Amino acid sequence: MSQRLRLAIQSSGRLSDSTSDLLSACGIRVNKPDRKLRMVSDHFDLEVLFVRDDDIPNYVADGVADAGVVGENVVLEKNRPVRQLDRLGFAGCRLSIALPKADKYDSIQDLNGRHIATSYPGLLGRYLEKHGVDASIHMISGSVEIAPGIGLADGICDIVSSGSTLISNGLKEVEVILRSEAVLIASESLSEEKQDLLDRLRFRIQSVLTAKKHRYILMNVPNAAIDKVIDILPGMKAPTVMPLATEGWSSVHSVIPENAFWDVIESLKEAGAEGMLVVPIEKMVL
Ligand code: PRT
Ligand code: ZN
Repeated sequence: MSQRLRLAIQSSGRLSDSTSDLLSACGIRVNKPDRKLRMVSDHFDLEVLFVRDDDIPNYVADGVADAGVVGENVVLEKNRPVRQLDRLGFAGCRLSIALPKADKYDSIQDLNGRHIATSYPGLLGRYLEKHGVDASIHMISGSVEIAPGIGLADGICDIVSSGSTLISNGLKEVEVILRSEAVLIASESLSEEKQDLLDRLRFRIQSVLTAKKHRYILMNVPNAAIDKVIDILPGMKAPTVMPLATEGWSSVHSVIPENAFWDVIESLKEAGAEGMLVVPIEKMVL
């Protein structure tokens, strides 16, 4: 019987929908069966384990799962021997230290002698040590942001995304320890067969992520302006140029990085391009 790759993903929480969406874009449908912790994929030799995110690095390090999708913050906090492979472009957040708004803060040395509440004692401890700060760490597992308000700590170290939780608790972000997002991790030793499956999965993931970062652009260009337009386009290779039914005009097609989008559009317009269409790309294989 052929082996299946065992992938651990979050059962329910901030990572679960985006993880299922990514897998589904890779041709792997993931529907968590009611009350079951495991499902076998029909379209890929894959078995999915639905677990709590905190357990994912442990499962992968202990060989219960071959790979997993989890926040980089959790991987680094658990500090288990796993391979961190790809950043997946969702669940972006930071792990930050925050203090009451009114507190004076000029440099990290202002944390000396403070009590900081966190669910990330490992990452916080290493960060403070690296900066030669002597502060005490108070480990709590939930509602960290209320700790200063109830007199449990002077400050906190927690995940921040929009920042509104900090603001509503009268706190300000003073240090960013880590910028995190969901990552793919894998066991350090996999059989050749499982490594092949993992490589195939990563290839699909890369095609989906690369596609998300690009747009397909089509436009009409007067023939006299084609050279100028081609110079502007930061495409993968030479763009496609096809004659239009209207004499003296061509249709130009290319792929552009999403982050260059507005600058490129403005320059193309100035160069004489008209009727621009910009469409998302579903998969991109380079
Ligand atoms: O039940 P399980 O243990 O599986 O899940 P969990 O409750 O431990 O984790 P979950 O689902 O809340 O988060 C999973 C992962 O999502 C985290 O490990 C991060 O990598 C990532 N992530 C992204 C976040 C946030 N954004 C986030 N905003 N994790 C938590 N938060 C919390 C944060 O703890 C704080 O309470 O949201 C609040 C801050 O949000 P803002 O927007 O107000 O700043
Ligand atoms: Zn968790």
